[in-house]
Amino acid sequence: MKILVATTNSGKKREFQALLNIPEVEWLSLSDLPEFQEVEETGNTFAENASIKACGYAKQTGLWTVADDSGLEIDALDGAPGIHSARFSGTHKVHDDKQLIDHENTEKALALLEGVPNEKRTARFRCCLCLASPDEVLAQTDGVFEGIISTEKRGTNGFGYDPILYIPEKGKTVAQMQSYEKNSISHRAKAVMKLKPILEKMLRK
Ligand code: ITT
Repeated sequence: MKILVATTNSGKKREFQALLNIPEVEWLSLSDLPEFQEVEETGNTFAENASIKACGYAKQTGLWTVADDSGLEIDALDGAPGIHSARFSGTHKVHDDKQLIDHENTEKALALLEGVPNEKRTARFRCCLCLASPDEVLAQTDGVFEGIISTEKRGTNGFGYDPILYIPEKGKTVAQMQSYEKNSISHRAKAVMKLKPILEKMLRK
């Protein structure tokens, strides 16, 4: 069966490729489509936006579709940037293969937290996934990845805000992790690991 992973973000796409291995599924991405109309995120929560994207692309293509809405929640900023993570510093950041790290957004977050002590720099990545058919939402899952905001960018792996989320138990930022390491503990990995058995059960019915 063909299932679409509907993201324009190359960083997410790479992680899904590593995480979503189900023998009976051929995963397609938006770049495999001859054309598509980008679905606008008009929701107020990660879960709503994941569902809007999954349902919108499933209707457009006629394919079962998985969409991811995710972002960084910083407690000292009352949960910001949250659902606005991709456009925190202005225009919507597009993560293509040439520029995966969000320099402007990470710098804005670091500047807003200047002088804030470590114990008040708690933050997390949150990921909500939605699987939809052209007619309905089939499943929704989520995952979080807790850390603290570092005082400077460290590391060059990953994408988005990875250089500023420091994971105390690992002694490094997410951007200092190898992809297999991030993919074993991240918010996205947790959400995918919850979705996988649900999807496998549906496929075997
Ligand atoms: P799609 O909607 O096409 O999937 P997008 O990048 O616009 O791509 P979102 O609206 O979900 O996706 O925005 C998520 C933003 O949150 C993303 O642009 C990053 O800045 C950040 N983000 C999400 N997951 C992340 C991760 O694993 N590491 C670092 N930053 C992440």
